[in-house]
Amino acid sequence: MRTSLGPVQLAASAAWTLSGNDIGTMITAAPRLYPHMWSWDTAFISIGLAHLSAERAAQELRTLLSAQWRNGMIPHIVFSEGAGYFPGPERWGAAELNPDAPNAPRTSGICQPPVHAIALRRIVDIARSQGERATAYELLKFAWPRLYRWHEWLVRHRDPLGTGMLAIVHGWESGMDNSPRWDLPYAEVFPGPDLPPYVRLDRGLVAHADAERPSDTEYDRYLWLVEEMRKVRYEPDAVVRTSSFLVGDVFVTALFALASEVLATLGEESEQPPWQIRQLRGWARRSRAAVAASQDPETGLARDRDLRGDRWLSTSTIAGFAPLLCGGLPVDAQKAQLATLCGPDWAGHPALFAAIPPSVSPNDPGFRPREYWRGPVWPVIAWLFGWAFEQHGWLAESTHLRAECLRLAADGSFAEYYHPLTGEPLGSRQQSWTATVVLDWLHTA
Ligand code: 2M8
Repeated sequence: MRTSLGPVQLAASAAWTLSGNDIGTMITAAPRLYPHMWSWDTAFISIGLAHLSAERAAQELRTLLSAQWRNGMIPHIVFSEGAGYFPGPERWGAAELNPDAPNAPRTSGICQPPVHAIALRRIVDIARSQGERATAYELLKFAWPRLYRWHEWLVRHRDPLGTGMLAIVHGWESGMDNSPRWDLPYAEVFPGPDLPPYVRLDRGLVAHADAERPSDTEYDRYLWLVEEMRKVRYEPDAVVRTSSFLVGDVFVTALFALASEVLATLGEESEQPPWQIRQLRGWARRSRAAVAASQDPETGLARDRDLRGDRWLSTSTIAGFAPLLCGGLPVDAQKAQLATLCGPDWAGHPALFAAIPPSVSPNDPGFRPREYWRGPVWPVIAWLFGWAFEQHGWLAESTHLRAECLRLAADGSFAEYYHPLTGEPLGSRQQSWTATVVLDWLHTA
């Protein structure tokens, strides 16, 4: 029998989870599997934290931003002093190889989706609503210029075609590690004989690693890409030139467009330089157009672009709905996408435990309901869509999505992801970002 906590218990349990993951210097992504700070996890973590303490949320975002590379990149992992994750700081060797990487704290050498401006917006609003105007003001003053530099880094180094479609050099940069989106490009990544040996730690930390974590073949490719980057000392343009994996990521691009608009508006509110605000709006426009231009005329879904293979990647996944995040499609096309997302192939599939879009459609032949990014539901992805729906004024859809997510999360496991057909918690438990989006939903319900 599945437990179902009421809102008060669920909120208390989420807060308890976060305090359990608070190691003093940071809130880790999860207790055992992810004992460090992940870039986009921390954005979501700080949103939920703001409901408990705006100052604590601001501190968490500041910790992440303090590890920003001197060139502007926000690294995908900021390592705690603790061990227990592979690849750890020694394997990345970022600070040893690149003078832009901080020596302390140590970091990885790649990035993750740019959702931080969205988090800043949310924290500032929550802080203001709690009368914490000084906290909001100080955080904006600290974070805005740093986030501007982060967006500028992405435009400067990750838009190789100059179209606004941002490229990633590793599946980990998408946050959707082994999504079927990356199967074709990864098939062209050939680990060399000089791939140094390694021991995975993740497999011992989840109950059914074979079903729920990426395979060893996939890990060889992941580690090989790190080797390639080490060879060019993480110099961003050299990485883009040499990486065997280079893909225009439509979901990252949509988040960038959305976050750039949000950052521009925050800039207006806090009297940031008008030319930077104009630039942000221009970047948003260009990336929005790139997302719209990727639409598959047959399915209506947005597509990634394999820049090494010079081909569209038409795998149907949740990322295909990227235009619903950032806008940019003609009204009819947008309505059609929303109807598809809410319809029987996706969130409205009759066999789902809750009406939440899974990472891959249950009607897709590649649907694997337990496998990492190949079918399960990720609450944070639902949060992003719900938040964007609210911004677009689609209130009925966002309210419904929130209610369904709370029903799924009422078991109190705060799982990393969930089986879409049974609601079974999968992967890590007490995952911080799940607890924090639940807190945000509870406070807006
Ligand atoms: C997962 O990614 C890490 C590598 O970065 C891993 O599998 O070891 C992804 O779900 C990613 O999106 C997430 O940020 C990270 C920590 O929660 O775990």
